[in-house]
Amino acid sequence: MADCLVVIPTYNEIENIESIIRAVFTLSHPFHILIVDDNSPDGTAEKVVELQKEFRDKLHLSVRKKKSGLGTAYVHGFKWALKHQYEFIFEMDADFSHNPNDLEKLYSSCKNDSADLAIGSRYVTGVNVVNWPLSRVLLSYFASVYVRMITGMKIMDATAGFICYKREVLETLKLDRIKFIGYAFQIEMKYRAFAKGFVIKEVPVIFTDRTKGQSKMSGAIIKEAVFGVISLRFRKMFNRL
Ligand SMILES: Nc1nc2c(ncn2[C@@H]2O[C@H](COP(=O)(O)OP(=O)(O)OP(=O)(O)O)[C@@H](O)[C@H]2O)c(=O)[nH]1
Ligand SMILES: [Mg+2]
Repeated sequence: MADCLVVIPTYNEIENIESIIRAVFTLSHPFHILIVDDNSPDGTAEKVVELQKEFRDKLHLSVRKKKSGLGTAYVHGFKWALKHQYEFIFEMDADFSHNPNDLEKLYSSCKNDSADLAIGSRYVTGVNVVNWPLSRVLLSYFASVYVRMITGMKIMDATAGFICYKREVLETLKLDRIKFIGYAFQIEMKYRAFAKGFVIKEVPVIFTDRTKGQSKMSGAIIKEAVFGVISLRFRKMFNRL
């Protein structure tokens, strides 16, 4: 029985889906994958169904009716992972911004180095971001500075979406209470884990901008993060996390 499940949310990732799946399955550790697709009009899910014939029992697919945001896609994937008894559950994007080869480093941090939650972090050893415009790097970097100031969490990359969770973390966090969908979702998960006293470690990774497919980043996602962090701080103060 495999112990690791990589949850990959997708919306219109037809240009990346096959190669990202193949990249994960070439790793030496036997990772399983769950794709959570929001009924992508470009046929992403159909491609996964086709690949399931080749990767029976280790490639899973859950299709939701409509585009409902990254946060809810992950919550959906986490519940599926818990139900199917995986011990280590990963978050990873489909667009190769996260290098699948780093999955093993994150796994090792949780398995051998006492982390409950391991973050693939862009900012522990300088700024390890390739091909992002400066404006995007600054936004992301200062988002983490802002999160550190407001929450007191000592995490260099608070919006990172490349994560390994031990099962126990996802069992403990009340997944139905997760509110946010974009960057704020990533912050919220880390903050809830921090509030529960879980050990969080950052593992340096290099993040590369997508070369194929379209970004789903938007102004609404940034706004949600700016106000969301303040609301999280208040909720923690009143013990509502
Ligand atoms: N299921 C689902 N997946 C989504 C949704 N929005 C984004 N995704 C996926 O989540 C991952 C991250 O989305 P991106 O568009 O790369 O967002 P980002 O990484 O913040 O932005 P870029 O750096 O510009 O790529 C990708 O695998 C997307 O396909 C959504 O509403 N539903
Ligand atoms: Mg991306």
